[in-house]
Amino acid sequence: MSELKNDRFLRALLKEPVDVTPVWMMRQAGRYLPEYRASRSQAGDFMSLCRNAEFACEVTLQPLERFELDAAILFSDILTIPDAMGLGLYFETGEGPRFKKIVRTEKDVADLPIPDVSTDLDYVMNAVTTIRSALGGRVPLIGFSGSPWTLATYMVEGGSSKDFRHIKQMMYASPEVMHELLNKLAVTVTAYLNEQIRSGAQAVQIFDTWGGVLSGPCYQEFSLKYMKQIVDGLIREHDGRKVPVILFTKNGGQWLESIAATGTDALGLDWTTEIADARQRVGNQVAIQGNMDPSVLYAPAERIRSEVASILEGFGPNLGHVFNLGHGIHQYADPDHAKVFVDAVHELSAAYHQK
Ligand code: 1CP
Repeated sequence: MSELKNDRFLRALLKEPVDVTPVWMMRQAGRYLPEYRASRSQAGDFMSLCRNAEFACEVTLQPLERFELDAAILFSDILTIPDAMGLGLYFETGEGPRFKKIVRTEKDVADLPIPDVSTDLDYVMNAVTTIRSALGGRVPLIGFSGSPWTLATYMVEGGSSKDFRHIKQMMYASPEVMHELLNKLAVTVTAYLNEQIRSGAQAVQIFDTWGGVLSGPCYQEFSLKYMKQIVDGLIREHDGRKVPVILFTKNGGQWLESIAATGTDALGLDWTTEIADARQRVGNQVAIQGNMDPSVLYAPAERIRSEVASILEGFGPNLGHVFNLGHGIHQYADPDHAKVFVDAVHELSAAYHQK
């Protein structure tokens, strides 16, 4: 087991004392960084970056070279799972993800194979191992997956969607088919995250980007239930250390109590819920990760710093805060502003922690 030089991210997730509030940014490796765009064009395209462990490692480390981040996140994508289920993922330039095959009928769902994560997704595990060794204990490595519901939206719609027409039709008209698909995904995601943990991921996050398009009862039945199934099946301790899990439902602010009740270690908060309210509602049951609006990074340094200050004040002198943006950093964000953000978190949070 390699010793971690900076473990404040893991400590905060477990509500242990820290010197300053840890910070990382969702989508911290990506298109807003010129060095990322250079690596991508060298690799050819996005999936070639993901499939090549050296490239995946290079772009994972890029934001850590620029900013004092307290965690690294595996460079990959949530859509590796549908790809491994045989749907044929590809990216149309400027258009987002697409699939050669889509899943619409009972037969489509029944025919869907459960991938063997250690062979079909071996390139992800190789990336995890390579990144862990390159990090050399500098900061912990986060593994991740999409939630079953969020993955299903891409598989049923055939890509990104605005109205979720086909998946909502499946959900309301053929709920048993919907459940069969979600169950297959939950089984796969559990195995996938556990394999990432065995390969070296030190915390895991489940991205439920589209849970917030559901009604309350449908969120419970079609999204949260399957995330809980995953939480129940995860390896929670590896290599002598706890492996915390974070559930992030974008636009899930109205369901924080039920998310906290799944047994997750932390919940990810977008910017539409005030962190002081969130903290009051869940108490110290779970840690909270978030929640600055990524668009604040378009503003000048002083505005970024005042927003960081107000979120720190909202959370107060409590244990269990990991600072983050409320969603992924925008493609058009200025990297220098991201640096202002990260530095402000460390500088301004010291006052909230005991020496
Ligand atoms: O053009 C490019 O270079 C591709 C852009 C890109 C990147 C940088 C995609 C395509 N995926 C990624 C990496 C990625 N995706 C990471 C690792 C990088 C990091 O965080 O530093 C992670 C964690 C994701 C997760 C992801 N992919 C989510 C969940 C998080 C979120 O932002 O809500 C989702 C919904 C996806 C699907 C996806 N992949 C790529 C795009 C452009 C999208 C979004 C499509 C849509 O809006 O529906």
